[in-house]
Amino acid sequence: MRTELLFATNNANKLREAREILEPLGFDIISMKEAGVQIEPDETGDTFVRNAEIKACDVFNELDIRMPVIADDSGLCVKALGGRPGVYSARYAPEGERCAKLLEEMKDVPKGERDAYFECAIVYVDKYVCESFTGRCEGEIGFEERGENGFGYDPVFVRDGRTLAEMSAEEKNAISHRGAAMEKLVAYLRESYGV
Ligand code: ITT
Repeated sequence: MRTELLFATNNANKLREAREILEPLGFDIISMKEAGVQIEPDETGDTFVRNAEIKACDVFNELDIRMPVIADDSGLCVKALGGRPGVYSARYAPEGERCAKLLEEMKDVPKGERDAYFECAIVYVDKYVCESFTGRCEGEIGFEERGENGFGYDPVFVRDGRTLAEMSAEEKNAISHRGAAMEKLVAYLRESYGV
């Protein structure tokens, strides 16, 4: 038996990755468009978990027919920048300009001091239930954009010598913050509901 989850995101790349990760495990991921929901929740929280809660709850409350909802809030935290852009990763610069702006800001930071990590909070909401799961992916910021895959900051995020944008979808999902958080979500759903 398959389990349906509505993914409260307006980011097509997150939707694709959620499907890659969760569909082989027996979950069908419904998009907001498919559910007929069209909202842009106000991400007023100052943590990834809080913003994911806001997105999941806002969308859950819009549904005519109830179904479990998940939301993802994620971002890149750079040590040399005191953790920025963090929860503001989507607002740091327009899509397509984020990597260049980050490389410019990091241009004087030497190799060895460019540690960074991606963080992802997944929140699961159903009637009477709100649970959060987090995952992290450690790496460093490169000196140039490399690779064509992935999205967002993937072309400048280096892990074991390659950027996430140089990895296949399977390779990225196996080590990513999103993959790690979703693995915990799946363990929870299996344990609590036997799905
Ligand atoms: P929704 O809120 O609709 O889900 P969003 O893109 O606005 O979509 P966030 O507020 O969580 O999502 O912003 C996260 C940003 O962090 C995202 O737009 C990317 O720029 C970046 N990001 C998150 N996960 C990433 C990943 O796996 N690879 C590269 N960049 C990522």
